[in-house]
Amino acid sequence: MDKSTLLLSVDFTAAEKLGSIHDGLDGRPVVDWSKGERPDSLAGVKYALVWEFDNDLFDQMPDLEVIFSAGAGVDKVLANPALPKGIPIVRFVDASLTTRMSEWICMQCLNHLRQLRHYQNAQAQSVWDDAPQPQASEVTVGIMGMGVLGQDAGRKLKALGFNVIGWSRTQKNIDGIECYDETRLDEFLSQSHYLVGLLPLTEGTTGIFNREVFSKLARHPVLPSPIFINGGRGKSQVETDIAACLEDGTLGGVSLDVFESEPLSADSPLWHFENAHLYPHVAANSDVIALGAYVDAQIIRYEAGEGLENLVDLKLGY
Ligand code: NDP
Ligand code: OXD
Repeated sequence: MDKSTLLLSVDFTAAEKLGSIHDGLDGRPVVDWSKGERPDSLAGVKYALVWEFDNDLFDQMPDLEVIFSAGAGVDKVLANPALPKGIPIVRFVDASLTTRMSEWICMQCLNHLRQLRHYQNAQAQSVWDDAPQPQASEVTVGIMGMGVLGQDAGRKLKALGFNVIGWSRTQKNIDGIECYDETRLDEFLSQSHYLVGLLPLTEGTTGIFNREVFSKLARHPVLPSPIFINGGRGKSQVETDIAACLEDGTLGGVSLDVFESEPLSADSPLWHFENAHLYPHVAANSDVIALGAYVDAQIIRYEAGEGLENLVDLKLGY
């Protein structure tokens, strides 16, 4: 049986370094809107894979049944005023992305634990200079957002020896990780030496990483200032507070992959803090071949009447 057509509205220019979406789509026909393909009609096209899209795109898709997001986060798709109402949205959940994010989170926790910047600076100055390094087991990493990414990062941090706790809207029960629901934020913060953000961007999480939260974090006897690591979304953090907290020692260091406005402006003071590790939103890029295979598999499931996985809750916004 011929496969149904997928409309693509994603600029893969940066992501296609390692392969093409077509390698994952297994022969599924595509209308590549981002590359300027404009058939006479989009009638009959039931599926769209999008990240950014034009105002009038969906007006031309009378038979649209499912929208796939090219990323795990759907804030950008949901915020687009041209998004049609009531169409199910499937977000991208895949081991390729989850693994990358966990690698980045583990790397950042280890960078701070093992004082990477201190030793880089010492090397740059040809100085033999010891710095205190507690064991991972003495450090509690508190993860805000215990979904797909938070849970995987939590398990991997545990395997590295960190003590891990988690906070999320609803209560979770995870072996070896003490979990707190949204009503117990202060209790959670007061135990966290390192705070990891893996939250989606919604009304409830906008600006959540602010001075008030940072000032409630636990202080380790050897590494006294807490660390903030954000791989979720930049608009969840208040960057003026982060800079001020790095300045006055409320925070001892940060690792940020996401920013209130991207790309981060060259004027941002964040660039200049010695213990700020900044990345251009690359912690867990979507692997285009895996994305194609995922969308193809979801469409096959859907057409077989098996239902879609990883549907976005349109009321909660993630
Ligand atoms: P999930 O939807 O699986 O998990 C989201 C978690 O956040 C859930 O535990 C949820 O709670 C919790 N949460 C949501 N809102 C609140 C709230 N108001 N208060 C407390 N907890 C809340 O998402 P993923 O783990 O797959 O992804 C998380 C985010 O990571 C994405 O939304 C995206 O923004 C970001 N991301 C960043 C990437 C990067 O490269 N930097 C790459 C991929 C994703 P509950 O479990 O109770 O619903
Ligand atoms: C995503 C991202 O949401 O890359 O997948 O930010």
